[in-house]
Parts: sequence; C-alpha cells; structure tokens
Amino acid sequence: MKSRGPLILSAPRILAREITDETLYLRRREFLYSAAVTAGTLALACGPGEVANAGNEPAAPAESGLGKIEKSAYAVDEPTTDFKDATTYNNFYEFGTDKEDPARHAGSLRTRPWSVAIEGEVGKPGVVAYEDLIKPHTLEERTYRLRCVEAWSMVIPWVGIPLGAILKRFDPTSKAKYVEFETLVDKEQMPGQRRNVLDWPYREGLRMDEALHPLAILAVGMYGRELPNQNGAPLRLVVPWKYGFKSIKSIVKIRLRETQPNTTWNDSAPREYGFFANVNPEVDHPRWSQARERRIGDFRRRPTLPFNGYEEVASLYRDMDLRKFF
Ligand SMILES: Nc1nc2c(c(=O)[nH]1)N[C@H]1C(S)=C(S)[C@@H](COP(=O)(O)O)O[C@H]1N2
Ligand SMILES: [Mo]
Repeated sequence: MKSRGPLILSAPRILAREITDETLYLRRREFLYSAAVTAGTLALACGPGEVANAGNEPAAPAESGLGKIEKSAYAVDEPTTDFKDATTYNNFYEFGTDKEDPARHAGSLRTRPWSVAIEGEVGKPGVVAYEDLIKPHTLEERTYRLRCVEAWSMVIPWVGIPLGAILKRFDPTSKAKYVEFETLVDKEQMPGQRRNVLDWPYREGLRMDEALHPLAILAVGMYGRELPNQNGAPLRLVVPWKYGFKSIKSIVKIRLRETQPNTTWNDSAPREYGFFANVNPEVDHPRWSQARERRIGDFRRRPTLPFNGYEEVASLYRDMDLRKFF
C-alpha cells in the first residue's frame, strides 16, 4: 500500500500486474485445451476458443432477468472482451483499489430494492424505484469500446437505455445545462468506503448536450444478463467516448443543474483528470502517454483513437480547445 496521500489511478502499476495476469491466463488456456484434447470427444466438438471459455460464459439469455433485449446498430466490429476478464479486472474503489477487489467484495452490495432520486432542474422530480425507471423503455444491446485513463481497454456488450430518453421523462427545465450523478454511500455494503481514498460519494457529471447524445446510455446489463455487482449493478452510466472514470457505477442520484458539477476524480487531482475527459491520444496524462492502449486479452498495445473511435461526437466540442478543456 502506498503511504502518500490519496491513491491515484496509475498506469505503470497496473501494467506490471497485467503481465503476470496474462502469463497465468495463457497457461490456464493451454491447460484447459490440453485437458480437452486428452478427453478426446470434447476436442472433436470444440475448437480451442470454446474450450478455453469453459466456465466463463454468462447465464443464458433466458435466465438473464432482463426480458427482451433489442440488438442495436451501435456495435463495434471488434471481438468482445472475455466475460471473465470484464468481471474480474475492475475499477470500483468502493470495494477496494486493486483490480481484483470488486469481484471479491461486491457481493455485499444489495441491488434490490433500489431507487434513484431525480432532482434539481426538472419539472417532475422524485424518487423512482429501479423497476419504474426502466419499465417504459426498450433495452438495447450496445457493444462499445471502454478506454480507461490508465491506458487499458475492453470491448463490452452493454444492455441499456439511452440516457436522454430517461432524462426527458422528468421534464428538464430550460436551466438544465449539466447532469450530476452520485453513487451509493454505505460503508457496510461498500467496505472500500471505510478508507478515504476518494471523497465519497463518487460523483460524475456531463454537460446536457453530452447527456442527450444517443451514444450515452444507462446500462443495466452486459453480455445479455444483468450487471454483475462489480460492474456497477443495478444501474451505471456508459459514455464510450470518454475515459472510463466518467462511467459512474451503482447510481442513486441524478441531479440536473445550471452549473457544472464538481466530480470526484477532478477534485482529487485536477491536473490529471479533467471534467470532460474525452479520450484523446494527443493529450497525455501528466504521468504517462495516452497515445496507445492495451486491449485486455491482447499482448501488444494498439493506437488510441480520438474520442475512442466515436468521432461523431466531435461536433459537441467544435468551439473548444480540447487541450485546455481536457
Ligand atoms: N462508483 C464508481 N464508479 C466507477 C469507478 C469507481 O471507482 N467507482 N471506476 C471508474 C473507472 S476508473 C472505470 S475504468 C470504469 C470501469 O468499469 P468496469 O469495471 O465495468 O470495466 O468504472 C468507472 N466507474
Ligand atoms: Mo478507469
């Protein structure tokens, strides 16, 4: 454990661990495959990919608990990250600061009953049960890249609802220029909150035009099933053109505002984590380059794309200097 000040999202520490993970992971794959070959019949039925995934598959859609899910046109044409990796390599500091901590400790989070308070610049404020928030909408599958500010990335098939469609139900007023989000605070359910590594509750925010962009979603599931707790159950934001820390998990409050909200990572290290946090290979983090990233499951690093490859959002920032507003 570090002794100096708050923990800060950091690339080098993570990369060192990933290399170990990868070696173990490749060995496990080899082992599973050779075990299958020894078993004979299994090797005839399955290729290496399928065998390596044994035990890692999410529940079948019939048991997903989500009902009907519509495929959407928003799907990157890249292989999705293994379910196992996407659910065991996480950032969710409410459960600890190591990548393995959320999968280990998030079982203590009670995701039902759950409600979300909608406040501020809306004509119809209120506290809404999770089920009532979701019910009027069609769930869509959206396969997006997720680029963490720490320079790793994944491709995740989310299940969710456009954020704008939800916000509009509460009648935003003409003063609603920003949206603020908050995660649950509960030291019993979220043991990582017993330490002041961040200023709880975890808070995030978007400008209203960003929140209304069709790419921004509230996710309730991934890989065809409900969100695992470590991924932000029962409800989390996904903003694929921004660094992952913007995609706040386990949301209990949505507040529409006239002024820009303070956000957790920006408060904790303003020079390192901006409010906008658009993925930008040309603006380095003060302590590491953002030009390349490692896709979890790959060995080589790949170039990072402007806006994480979602350049249709560029028009939202046409008049802004994205080096200044990072
Ligand atoms: N409440 C909360 N939300 C959070 C975080 C967190 O620590 N707490 N971590 C963020 C970061 S840094 C990333 S990269 C993504 C990771 O999402 P995933 O674990 O589902 O891949 O969640 C984001 N949302
Ligand atoms: Mo992140």
